[in-house]
Amino acid sequence: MDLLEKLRRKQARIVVIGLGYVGLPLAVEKARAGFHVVGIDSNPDRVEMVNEGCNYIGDVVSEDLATVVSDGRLRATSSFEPVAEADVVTICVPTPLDRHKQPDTSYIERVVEASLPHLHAGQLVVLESTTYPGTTEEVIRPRIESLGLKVGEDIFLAFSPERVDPGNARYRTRNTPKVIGGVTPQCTEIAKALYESILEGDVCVVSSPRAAEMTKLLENVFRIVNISLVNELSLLCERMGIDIWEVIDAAKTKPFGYMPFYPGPGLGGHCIPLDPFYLSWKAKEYGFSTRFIELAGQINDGMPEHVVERTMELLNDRGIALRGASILLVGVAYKKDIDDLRESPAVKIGDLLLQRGALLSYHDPNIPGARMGTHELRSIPLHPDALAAADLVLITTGHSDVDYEAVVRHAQQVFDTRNATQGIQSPKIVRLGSGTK
Ligand code: SAJ
Repeated sequence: MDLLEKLRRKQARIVVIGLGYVGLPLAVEKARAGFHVVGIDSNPDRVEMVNEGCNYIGDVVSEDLATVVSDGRLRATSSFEPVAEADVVTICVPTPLDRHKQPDTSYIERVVEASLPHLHAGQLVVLESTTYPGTTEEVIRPRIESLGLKVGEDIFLAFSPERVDPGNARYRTRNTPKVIGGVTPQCTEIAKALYESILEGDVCVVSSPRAAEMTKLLENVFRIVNISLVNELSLLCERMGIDIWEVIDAAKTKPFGYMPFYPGPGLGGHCIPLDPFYLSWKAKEYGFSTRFIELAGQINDGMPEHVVERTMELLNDRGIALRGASILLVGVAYKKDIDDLRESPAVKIGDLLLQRGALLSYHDPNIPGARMGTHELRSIPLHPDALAAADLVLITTGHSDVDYEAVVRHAQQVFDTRNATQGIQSPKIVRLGSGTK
């Protein structure tokens, strides 16, 4: 039976390399669709947890994972040998930046190299990791063809960007439309058959892997630029004595031609602050400067410093020096209602405050422990006495399950960088992007 038929009959054997916030949901969806799935991950703890049916990714329904594992449709390993029996190999590994803000495709290269001894004719390889246009054809294709396999004839290769929005209860892997770009029309057709057999959402075909890689970067550049825009306007509003949150809520009433973004203490996560720099890096190869991306990065990177400076001003207005002041951070995850600290602006703010001699504590219901600078901190309960003891309460992430009425009631002063106290009237509250001048 050929690959297309195996996919249509859901009899294909699938390998998912990388069992993180993209790979594990995808592996579970493929197993739920009826495929036999093997997940490959270098982290032995993840391998063990999957094989025990224990979930560690918030966006995965734990029961779904447990079921497909107990039914024998999903198992995990650190070995690449299962690639030999696979009909489909999906790569979902990290694409970080190195310390020079240069793309680091070493994860992709490493897993492709480890797969090579097991790859053979008749297979489909799909890259899902967000990366610069050209990665699939410049990094993966040559390695596969070094085996003597012709892409588009012996073996098939495509790019299909992940669109996971961690914590989004409405759009999950299963019902989010998927973009696919194959190296050849045959590659595209086979990749399309794969995703149509596992996802409820639409499958959108583009003409090449580069178009699909660029599609994903457009989506994330769109976000970083618009978030930086509203961050910049929040700084202006502070000077002009205008409330940016009121202005955004008013702008939102426009039913067309506008989409709300909100100011914050900076930009966190492992995608939006990083992915756009994959494009700006590649653009230099074409003598092109992606000025919006660079400017957006500068503005967003400056937000933690701004929050610390405003904190110092607020304390100063009360005759309190930052050095020795007790500051309680409320919410440290990189965005609301998740448990992920990666690139979190709250961690950067905490580090800056500690460097300036503040006595720092934090509360985050989702994050029991956090390293800030050289300090290992533990989340403290949000008791009234802890709130009252803080010279200033700084809301850096607006988790839903925090009682902000109680925070305001017991705090001496609240600096709210997320408008989490929206609707609460109190002279104690100062909001980012809301000036008093
Ligand atoms: N943020 C703001 N203001 C906003 C929106 C976000 O300050 O108006 C901040 C968040 O607090 C967070 C950062 O930006 O620190 C990134 O937020 P995000 O909402 O973009 O969330 P991510 O990075 O977890 O997931 C995003 C996906 N988010 C959405 O589509 C809403 C999506 O862009 C990508 O599918 C995903 O990154 C990815 O993996 O690329």
